Amino acid sequence: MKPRLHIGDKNYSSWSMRPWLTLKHAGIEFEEVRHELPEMGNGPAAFGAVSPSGLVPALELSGGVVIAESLAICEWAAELSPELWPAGGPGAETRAMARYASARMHTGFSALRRDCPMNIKRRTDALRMTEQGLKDAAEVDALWSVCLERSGGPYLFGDFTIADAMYAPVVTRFVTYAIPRSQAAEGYIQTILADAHMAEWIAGANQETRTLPRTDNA
Ligand SMILES: N[C@@H](CCC(=O)N[C@@H](CS)C(=O)NCC(=O)O)C(=O)O
Repeated sequence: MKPRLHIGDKNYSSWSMRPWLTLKHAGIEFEEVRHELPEMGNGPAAFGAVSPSGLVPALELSGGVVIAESLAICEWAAELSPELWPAGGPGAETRAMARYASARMHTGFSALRRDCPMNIKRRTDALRMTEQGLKDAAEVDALWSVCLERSGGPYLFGDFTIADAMYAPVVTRFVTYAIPRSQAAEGYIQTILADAHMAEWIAGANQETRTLPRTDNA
């Protein structure tokens, strides 16, 4: 059986975008099953029928194995396509940095995520952001800038890696909420938006007609 990736609405489900982009970049074939995120955000109760965590994304593999964490799905893809992490130098600093950037995104920046839920189709402004949300955005910008300076770009570590997949939804938040950013961050935003797989996801989001008032009107 082909791996089956359960995802949420492309306009709203930031965690789903990350492994979807990763599998596409790795050229791993998979079946995509799209689910509607609940109106109110039921948290872990939402997708219990397909996901042991009750959340999407969830990847069904053979033997009844279901991986229901975005970063773990990306790591599974990297087992098959090791180039999803950057090549290591003598001290393995670059791979460590890519893992740090990815883990920081997976566990952190909660104020930015709370202030600015992913909503690819929406355009509004950064006035709504809390001080902590703006601090998170500034830390993301600084992290991107360091990585781009070290690698020379155009992706964070030169070629596309899991770290880029982890930050791709944040790129859309910078655009949706007109978050202030450095020149280096702006260049990176344009790189991600021009990525062919990202463009395919965005086209999918643009075709969705459903609305989710908890983020559309917030
Ligand atoms: N830590 C999980 C987070 C997954 C998550 O929060 N998924 C959201 C959709 S983006 C969800 O399923 N929410 C259920 C809801 O909105 O009720 C991961 O990295 O995959």
